[in-house]
Amino acid sequence: MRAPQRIETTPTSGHIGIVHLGLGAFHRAHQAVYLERYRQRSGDGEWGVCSANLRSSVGLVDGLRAAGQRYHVAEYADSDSITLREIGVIEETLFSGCDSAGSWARDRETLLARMASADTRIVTLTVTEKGYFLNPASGELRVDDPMIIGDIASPQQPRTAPGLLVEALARRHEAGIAPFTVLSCDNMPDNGKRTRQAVVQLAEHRDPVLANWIANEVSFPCSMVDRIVPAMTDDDFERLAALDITDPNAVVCEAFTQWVVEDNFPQGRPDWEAEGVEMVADVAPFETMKLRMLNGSHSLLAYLGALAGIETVFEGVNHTKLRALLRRYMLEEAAPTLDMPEGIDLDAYADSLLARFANDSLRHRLQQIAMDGSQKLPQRWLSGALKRSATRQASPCVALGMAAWIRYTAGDDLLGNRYTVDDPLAKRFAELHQAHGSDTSALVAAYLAMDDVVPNALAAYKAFAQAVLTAYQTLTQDGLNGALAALERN
Ligand code: NAI
Ligand code: CS2
Repeated sequence: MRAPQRIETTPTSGHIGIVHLGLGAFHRAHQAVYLERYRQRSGDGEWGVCSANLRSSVGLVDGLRAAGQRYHVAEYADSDSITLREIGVIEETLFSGCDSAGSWARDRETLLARMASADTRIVTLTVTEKGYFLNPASGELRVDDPMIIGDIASPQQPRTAPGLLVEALARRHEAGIAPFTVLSCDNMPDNGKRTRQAVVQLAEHRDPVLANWIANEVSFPCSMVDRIVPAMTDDDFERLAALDITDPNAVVCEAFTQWVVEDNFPQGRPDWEAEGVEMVADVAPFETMKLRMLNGSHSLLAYLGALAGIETVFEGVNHTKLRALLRRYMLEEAAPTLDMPEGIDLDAYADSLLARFANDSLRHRLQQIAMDGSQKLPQRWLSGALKRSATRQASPCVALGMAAWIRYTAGDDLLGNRYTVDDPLAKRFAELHQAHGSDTSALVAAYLAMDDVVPNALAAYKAFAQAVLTAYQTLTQDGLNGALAALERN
């Protein structure tokens, strides 16, 4: 094995210009790496980060504090080519969630003060799709959610990301401080516009003048983010220990990284383009391409593979028929729905994705990708299938994916192994499976009727509904190989 390339961090300036909500694996391996590289190259100390968790992982917040806010990122091109970076650009970590005793918001006031400070010029987010509290199909704020009801009732003690943004912006408005720019880095379509929708709608419940100020004055650029950063496994920690890195806060990821950002930062921003960030006028084509091709393939692999007892993306993509399914889905069902600028070769993009999925150094668990399907499938599969249905084109791969998702949400795989369905709608799924039992036709109809997930016009397209039902029956009777063979004949 070749010796890894090791890159140490530089002394920090102690200045915080960015607040991040959602201190997870992805933030540590993507945005923080771009900022670390930028700081090292330019010496510009303006853009240190305060990173906060609002819901889970208080351990990570405290672990980073204990480690002097230093951690490592291991970038694997393959098992023989590793770059080990030490990251120091996250200068402060905070926890504003619910502790184990059930009380809220240890550091909430510190976080709000940071967000309200004139020094903070950008607030970034990776709070997962469900952290925006939007109806995934319509993009409207879910005002019936207990967390949002709580933030409407007590806006000065916010518990959600939209609530924190509204309260911090209200404090800035009150103090006459220009607003920060809000940059969502989650895998949502039009993620900037959706974040704006959540924040403005929530602010309307508090004060129409504030809502109007936010709508008119705050910039919410869209972005497309891409780097595969699986949740850490014991095996990952052991591999790092073998490289003399014993760091409980470390993350492992692929070498590939991409960030396409709408260039709309009225309060300024780091010179990101020097680090390879693509600053563009319109992110939408790139975002849709990535969501439908990369994430859509991931979700296909996740549900079909998990049902058959396959554990990781690497194993799934080495299953010849699953790999063929992904290629067919990308080229025949996803690519034709995309409207790309000239020069983008979608065949080459599909090949590059399959090569990335085959990275033998990543243990990307299918159960991780399968989480939160209700929040992910509208943008990954259903918006493309909807577009095709308008011209009466079939989407057999998506139909099979839907069948697999419906079956997956029963909570056990085709071999009878049980697992937890991790999704905000998990309770509803359990009720549907219980209510419809072995009446597959009623079960599939009930899933397609969930209009907060499936667009009405797609559900009403009889050929699609029939294809999902047939795929469900084949999958449950003949297993994964039977379903894939049936698809090949289709
Ligand atoms: P993670 O599990 O390591 O972290 C999830 C983060 O989201 C944590 O900070 C958690 O506290 C926060 N969170 C979850 N639910 C929340 C809620 N309801 N309200 C507020 N915060 C909430 O996951 P990871 O890998 O950091 O991914 C997070 C998001 O980043 C993904 O959902 C996706 O949108 C985006 N992303 C992830 C990539 C990856 O490969 N891991 C790649 C591209 C984008
Ligand atoms: C994955 C993504 O977890 C998932 O749903 O599809 O996090 C994927 O790894 C990233 O979007 C890659 O950029």
